[in-house]
Amino acid sequence: MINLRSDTFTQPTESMREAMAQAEVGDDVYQEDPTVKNLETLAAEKTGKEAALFVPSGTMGNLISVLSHCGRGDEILLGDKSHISLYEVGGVSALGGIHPRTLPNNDDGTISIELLEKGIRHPDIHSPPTRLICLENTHNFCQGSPLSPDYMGTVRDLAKKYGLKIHLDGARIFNAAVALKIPVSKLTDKVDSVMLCLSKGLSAPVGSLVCGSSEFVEKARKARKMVGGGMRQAGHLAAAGIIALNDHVERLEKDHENAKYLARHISRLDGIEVDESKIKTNILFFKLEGFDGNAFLEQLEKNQIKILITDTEEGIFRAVLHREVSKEQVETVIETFKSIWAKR
Ligand code: TLP
Repeated sequence: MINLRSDTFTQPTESMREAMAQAEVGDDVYQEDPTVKNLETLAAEKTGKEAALFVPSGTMGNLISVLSHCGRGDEILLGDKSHISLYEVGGVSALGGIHPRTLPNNDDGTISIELLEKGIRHPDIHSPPTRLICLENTHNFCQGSPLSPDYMGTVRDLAKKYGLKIHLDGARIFNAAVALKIPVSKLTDKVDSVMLCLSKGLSAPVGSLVCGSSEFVEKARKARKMVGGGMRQAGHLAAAGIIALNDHVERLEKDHENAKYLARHISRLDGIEVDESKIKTNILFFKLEGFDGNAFLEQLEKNQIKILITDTEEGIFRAVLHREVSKEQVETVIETFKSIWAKR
């Protein structure tokens, strides 16, 4: 099976399985797990932050970050195509009583600085106070676009001017750093907190980290406990995360090349709309015209290929490239698309 539904499908490598089995562990709620501590130190170093906290998922990482920056009745500004807005069950409002104010994302994942500035509330009896801006890098539902350090710096200057904090959903922040050919710290130094995922292109089975100041991480630790994310011998999981951060970042470039290659070839087929020049990382969205989306999925599955339909009415699909899809398999996908087209 060639699984293009998400990079979350990556399985742990042999060396991860080995390290997980051998990991030295303790009770992490008591902060006595040495392997978790090592992972947290490594993540803090890489992102240039004082501290980091291991969490079970990206969704929990984003939630507890927002809970740590805001109180009930506060407002956050975020993109209308952001994962926090679309895919996290409205957790910030349901569990935090925090008001999400969405602003339109541009195609490249940015939010216009002008709109952000207009979105910041001025003190008024009627308004919730704006506390936080949330950015996403890479921006999943904007073709996996990386946000540049320049753009992030401009948002940081705006946030400073109004005394706001910035949280970054950096589920795929290493994809952004690799695509932009810069150290990840050049992106994370623009924000107060960042959530990064180990369980996507980096291939660890489970886990994310939130990184920020020591004060922020202490608040996040408490929030993690509150939502049930305090883990015990979590070092078994953290051991895979250490390998993910040390050994799996550079190879993300291959996934980006494969995504561009796939986009280039399928864009030549009549009725598939995808712009290769917009593909900068491992995610590509394409639109299908004149072909029933579900019939297309069925044909692919018959050929052992799985892909995600994200909008049935509009016929929009997402393919995500990752460690378990080789260049040869990308060729197979292209040939399969061609043969489905030939029979249309
Ligand atoms: N994204 C998943 C799905 O939920 C859509 C995927 O397959 O891409 N932020 C971003 C930008 C994400 O893409 C995701 C997961 C998360 C946060 C949440 O991470 P998890 O799944 O660990 O809760």
